Amino acid sequence: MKKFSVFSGFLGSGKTTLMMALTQYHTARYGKAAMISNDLGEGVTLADHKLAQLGGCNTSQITDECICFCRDVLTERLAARFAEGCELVVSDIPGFGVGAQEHVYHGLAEAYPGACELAPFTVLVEPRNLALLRGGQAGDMGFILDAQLREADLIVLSKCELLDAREREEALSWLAGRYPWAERLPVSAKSGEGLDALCRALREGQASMRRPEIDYDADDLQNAMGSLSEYYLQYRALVCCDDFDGDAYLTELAEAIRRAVREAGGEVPHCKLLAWGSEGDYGKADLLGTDRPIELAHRFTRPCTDLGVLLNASAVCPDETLNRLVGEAVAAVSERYRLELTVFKKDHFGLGE
Ligand SMILES: Nc1nc2c(ncn2[C@@H]2O[C@H](COP(=O)(O)OP(=O)(O)OP(=O)(O)O)[C@@H](O)[C@H]2O)c(=O)[nH]1
Ligand SMILES: [Mg+2]
Repeated sequence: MKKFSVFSGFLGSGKTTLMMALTQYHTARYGKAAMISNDLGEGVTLADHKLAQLGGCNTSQITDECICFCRDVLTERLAARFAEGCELVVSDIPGFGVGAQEHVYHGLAEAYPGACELAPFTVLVEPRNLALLRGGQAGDMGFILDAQLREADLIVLSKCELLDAREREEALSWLAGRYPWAERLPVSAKSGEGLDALCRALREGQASMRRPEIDYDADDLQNAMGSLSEYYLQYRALVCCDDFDGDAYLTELAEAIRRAVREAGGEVPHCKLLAWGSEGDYGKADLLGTDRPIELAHRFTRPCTDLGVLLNASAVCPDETLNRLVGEAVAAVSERYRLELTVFKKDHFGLGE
C-alpha cells in the first residue's frame, strides 16, 4: 500500500497536530507512515517541521512553494518515503490554500500515474470557524473556509473534544446538509478520539477526483489572500540566568505580538512560536486570533540556558508593518528576559504583492 492524502484546512485548524498524531498512531497500529509540512517561506526551517521532529515523527518539509506548484519535488519525496516502507504519507498545504484537489490530485494522476494511491482529500474545520461560517460571520475568511470544504472528500471536524454531544451532532448535520458528498469524521488530536476511524478512512477510501468549481478570481478570495502577510524568523537565544522560564517567554512574546497587531488594526489567524533547548526539551505557544487566549500547546519540562526559536506568523496586516511589529516585540520581550539573540534566517512577504 502506498497511500497519499493532502490535509487542507484553515490556518490553525489543527493540520500539523493531527498529522503528527495520525502518523504516530498509524505507525504503531497499521504500518509506517510519514508527514510532510508545506509552507511558503524561502530557505527557512518551518516551525511545523521542527515541531514534528521534536515530537518524534517521521517528517520532512517542502518550503518556498505550495505543493500545488512543485509536483516533481512532491513526487520525489513520496517515492523516497514509499521506498523506505511507508504505507501512508500525508502532507498539508498552506492554511489559506485552496485548489489542491485540482493541482495536486489531478496533477499527480495525470503527470505521475502510479506514483501513489490517492486517499480521500481531507479538509479540517475547527469548531470555532465552523460556527462563524454557519452564522455568516466569517467575513472574507468565509470564502476560503467554504471553498476548502467544497473540495473535501473527507471533512474532519477537528478539536472535537471541545464540543459536547449536542453541539457535535449539530455541527455534523450542518456539514452533511451543506457538503453532502463528503464523509464526515469528528477527530481530536488532543484526546486521540477518531484517530482510528481516520486511519481506516484513509487506508480503505479512495479519492473522489471531483472537480469542484472554485472561482479563483472572486473578489472575496482576492480580498482575503491580498490582505495576508507571512513572516518567518529563526534565531538563537542565549539565556543569562538559570531560572529562565521558556513557556513564560513564549507566552509573553505571543501576547506582545497580539497587542501590537491589534493596535495596528490587524488580525493574526495564526502565529506559532516554537523554542527548544538542549536534549530535545521544547515549548510551543500559538496565537490563534487577537480575540482568543494564547494556547500553550507544549511546555518545557525544565529551565534551559540556550534556545533555538522559530516564529512563523500569518497575519492580516501589511507586510512591512508586520515585519516592524514582530521585530519590535521580539526585541522588547527578549530584552526583558535578558536574552542575547542571534538571528539566523528571516523571510517575510505579503501574499497580495
Ligand atoms: N483543543 C484542541 N486543540 C488542538 C487540537 N489539535 C490542535 N490543537 C491546537 O490548535 C492550534 C493550531 O494547531 P496546528 O496543528 O498548528 O494548526 P495548523 O492547521 O497546522 O495551522 P497552520 O500551520 O497555521 O495552517 C495549536 O495550539 C494546537 O495545539 C485538538 O484536537 N484539540
Ligand atoms: Mg501547520
